[in-house]
Amino acid sequence: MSEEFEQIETLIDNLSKEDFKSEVLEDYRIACISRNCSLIGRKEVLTGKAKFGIFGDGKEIAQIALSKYFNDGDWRSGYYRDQTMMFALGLCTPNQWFAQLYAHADVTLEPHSAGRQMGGHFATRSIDENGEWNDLTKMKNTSADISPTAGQMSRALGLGLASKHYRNDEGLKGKNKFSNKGNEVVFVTIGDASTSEGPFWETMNATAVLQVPMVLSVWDDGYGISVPKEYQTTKASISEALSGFAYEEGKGGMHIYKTKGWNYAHLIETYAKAVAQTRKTHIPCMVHVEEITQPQGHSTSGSHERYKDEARLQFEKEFDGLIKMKEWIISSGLATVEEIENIEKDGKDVASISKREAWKAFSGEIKNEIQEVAAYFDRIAGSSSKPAEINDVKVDLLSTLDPVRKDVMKAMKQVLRLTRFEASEARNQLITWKDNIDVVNEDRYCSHLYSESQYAATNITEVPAEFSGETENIPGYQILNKIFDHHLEHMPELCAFGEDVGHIGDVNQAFAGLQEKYGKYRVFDTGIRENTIIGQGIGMALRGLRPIAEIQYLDYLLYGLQPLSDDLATLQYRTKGGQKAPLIVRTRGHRLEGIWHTGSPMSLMLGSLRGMYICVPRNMVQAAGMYNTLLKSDEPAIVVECLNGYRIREHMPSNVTEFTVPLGQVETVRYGSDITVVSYGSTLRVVEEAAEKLAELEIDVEIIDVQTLLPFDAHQSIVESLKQTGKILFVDEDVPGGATAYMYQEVMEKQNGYYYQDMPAQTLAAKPNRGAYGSDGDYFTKPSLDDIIEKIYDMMSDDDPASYPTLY
Ligand SMILES: Cc1ncc(C[n+]2csc(CCOP(=O)(O)OP(=O)(O)O)c2C)c(N)n1
Repeated sequence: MSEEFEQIETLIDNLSKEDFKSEVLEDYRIACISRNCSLIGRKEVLTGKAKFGIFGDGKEIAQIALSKYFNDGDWRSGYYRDQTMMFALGLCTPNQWFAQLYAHADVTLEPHSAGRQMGGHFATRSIDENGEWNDLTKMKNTSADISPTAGQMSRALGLGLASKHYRNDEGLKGKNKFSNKGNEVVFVTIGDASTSEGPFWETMNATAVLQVPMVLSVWDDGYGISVPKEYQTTKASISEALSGFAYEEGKGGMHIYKTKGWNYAHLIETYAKAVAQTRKTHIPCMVHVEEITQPQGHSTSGSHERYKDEARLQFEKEFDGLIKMKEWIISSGLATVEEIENIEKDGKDVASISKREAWKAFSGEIKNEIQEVAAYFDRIAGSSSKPAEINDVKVDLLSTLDPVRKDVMKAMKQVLRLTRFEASEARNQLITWKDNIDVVNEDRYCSHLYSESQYAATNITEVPAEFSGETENIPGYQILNKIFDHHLEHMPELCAFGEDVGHIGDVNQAFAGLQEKYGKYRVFDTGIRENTIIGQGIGMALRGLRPIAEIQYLDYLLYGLQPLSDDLATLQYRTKGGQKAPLIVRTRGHRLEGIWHTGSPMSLMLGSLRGMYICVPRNMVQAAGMYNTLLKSDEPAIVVECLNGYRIREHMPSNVTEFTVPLGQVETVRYGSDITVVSYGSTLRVVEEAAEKLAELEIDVEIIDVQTLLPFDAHQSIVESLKQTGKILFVDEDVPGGATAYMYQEVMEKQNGYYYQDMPAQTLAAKPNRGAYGSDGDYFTKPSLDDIIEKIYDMMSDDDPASYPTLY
C-alpha cells in the first residue's frame, strides 16, 4: 500500500480497511452515476425531450472529495455544474435531477424548483409548506442557484457571515434551528471564467476582510464557454491572481490551496485540511482545482471541438477524473478490473432507470390530460357541425411526439374557437375543465412570487397610529431611531449594516448610538460595496437572521440591483416556497440634486423587483409604520426614505413602536372635489403645497398617497376618488413613462378608471435627462411647485375654459 494511500485512509474518518475500500468504491459508483446522467441528459436534449442541458461531467471526483467534509448545518452556494456534489450529499437523486431536466412542475418529484429552473439549479427546502423554518442544523443546505455567472458569490458572504454572528453574538445563543455555535461552513463553487466577474472580487475582498468561514472551490476547466482563461484571468491562474489575499498571521487574508481535478487522493487531502481549518478558525480559503475536464463541452448548445485544439482534447481524454480514479483504485489494489466494471455497469443502470422513471412520471401526467381533453373532443364532435375539424385537432394532439402542456392547451383552445357558435353540454364541460386546469397551471407555473404563508407582509394586521395626549414633535430621524432601538432590543436576530451605519449610526443618524448600545454584531459598518451589502443581507436572512441592509443613496442601488433582482426577488418563486430571505433594504432618495443623486429611479425598481415590496413613505412616521409591518412579516422589501425628510419635525405616534402601515393601502391626505392627484414620497409634499395654492385659484384638489408601489392600491380606492372628481393626474419625479405610467395603467386597466373620466388621465414626471445640480437644476428638471400648479390648472382649463382662462 502506498504512503499516499495510507495517508488518505486516515483522512476519511479513520475507517477500517474494509470500510475504506467500500467508501472509495461507493465514491466511484456515484461518479459513474453522475457521468451517465450527464451523457444521457445530453441525449434527452438532443432528441427533444428536454429543452437545454448543462452538466457536471468532468467535475465528479473533486465534488465527491469536497462532499466528505460537508456537515449538517453547512451551506452550499454554487452553480450549475454541481450535480455530483448534490448526489454525494444525498440532496438530489438522479430521478429528481432528470425531473428538473424535463421541467416537471411537481414539487414532490422536483423539490429544488418545481420545474421552474433549468437543469442543475439546486435548492434545499429551508421552510415547510406553512412557511415555518425547518431545523437547518439537521440538514445539509444549499441556497437556491441562479444562472448569472458569479451570482452565487455575494449571498455566500452572508451565509458565511451568519456563522460568525452565531458564534460571537451572545444574544443569538438560543437560535438553535440555525446554527451550532457558528461552526457551519459555506461551500462556494464557481467556474474559472466566472471569476472575471466584479461580484467575485468584491466578495473575495469582503470575505477576507470579515474573516468568514467560506471554502471556495474554483473548478478550473480552462474555458468560459469558448474563451480560454488567458483572456479571463491575470496570469491565467486565479490562485496566482489572488496571491495577494494569501493569509498572513496578524494581517488576515485567506488560505489558498491548489490541487488537480483528477487526483482523488490529493483532493481528499486538500479538502480535509482546508475545511477543518476554516471551520475551526473562520479563516476563509480558496481551493483552486486545476486540470478539470469537460468531456461533453459547455452545454447542449454546441460542441467543444469548435474551440479546443487536438492537444487539449487529447489531454481531456487522458486526464478524465473517472479514468484516473479507476487507475488509482486498481493500482492501489482496492478493486479488481471486474469489480470496477460491475460498478460502471451499475452506474449506467441507475442513470437510465432514473431517466425512464422520471420521464414516465412527467409524461404520464400530460398523457392523462391529453386523454381527458380527447374524450371531450369526441363528445363535442358528436353534436358539432365541424366534427372533421375537431377530429383533426384530436389526431394532431394524439400524434404529437413528446407532448407538453402547451400542446394540450393549444388543442383545447382551438376546439373552443372552432365551436364558438355551438352550445353543448360537452362544450360547457370542457370549459369547466379549462377553468379548473387554469387554476392548477397558475399554481404550477406562477405561484409564490410572494410568500403564501401567514407571515406574508400583506397579512400583517393593521395597528393604527395613535396620537393620544401630548405628542412629541421631533425630527424624522429621531422617530426612526426610536423604532430601531426598540426592535433591536426585542429581536435578537435583527441587525443593521451598511456604509457608515455602525460607528456614526448612518449618515442621517437613524442608528445613532445603537452600536454602542447593542454591540458590533448588531449595528455595523461595511465597506463601500453595494453588491455584497445586498448579498450579505440575503445570505444572513437565509439563515434566520433579520438584516436591514442599507444602500446609502438610492442612485447607488444600481450596483446592488443584480442580487436584488436575480436572487432575492425570485427566491420564493424559484423554490416554489422552499426558501425565504426576509431582507429589508433601507435607502434614501427623492428630491436629490445632480446627475448622480437624481434619486427616484422607481421604474427601474418596478421592472426588476417583482417579488419584493417597494415602500415609498412620504415621511418618517409612515416609514416607521412600514418597518414595523415588515419586521412582523417574512418578506423582502425596499423602503425608500425621503432624503429631505430627516430634519423635518413630525408628530410621533404614542404607539410608534407598535403601529403598522398596511402594505398596499393608499391614504387620502387631502379631500377635494375637482381633481384627484396621485403621488408619493417627497413629491407628495410639493403636491400638498400646490393644492394650497390651487385652492386660491378655486380648484379643490384631492391628494392620494399610494405609500407602496408594490403592492399598488390593493383595495382599489383610487378609482373611488376618480368617480367623484372625474379627473386624475399622476405625479412623481421618475422619468416620463416610468412609475407614473405604471400607476396610470393600474388605475385605468385594473380599476377600470377609464369609465369614470371626464377628460383623459394625465401624468407629470421629471424630465428624461437626469437632474442637473443645484436649486435651478432641480427647478428645471423635476416637477416643481409651479409645474404642478400649471399642470392641474391646465387640466381644469381644458375642461372649463370659462372658469379657468389660460394662464399664459
Ligand atoms: C452574467 C452572465 N453572463 C454570461 C452568462 C452566459 N454563460 C453561462 S456559463 C458561461 C461560462 C462560464 O464559464 P466558467 O465560469 O468557467 O464555468 P464552466 O461553465 O466552465 O464550469 C457563460 C459566459 C451567464 N450565465 N451569466
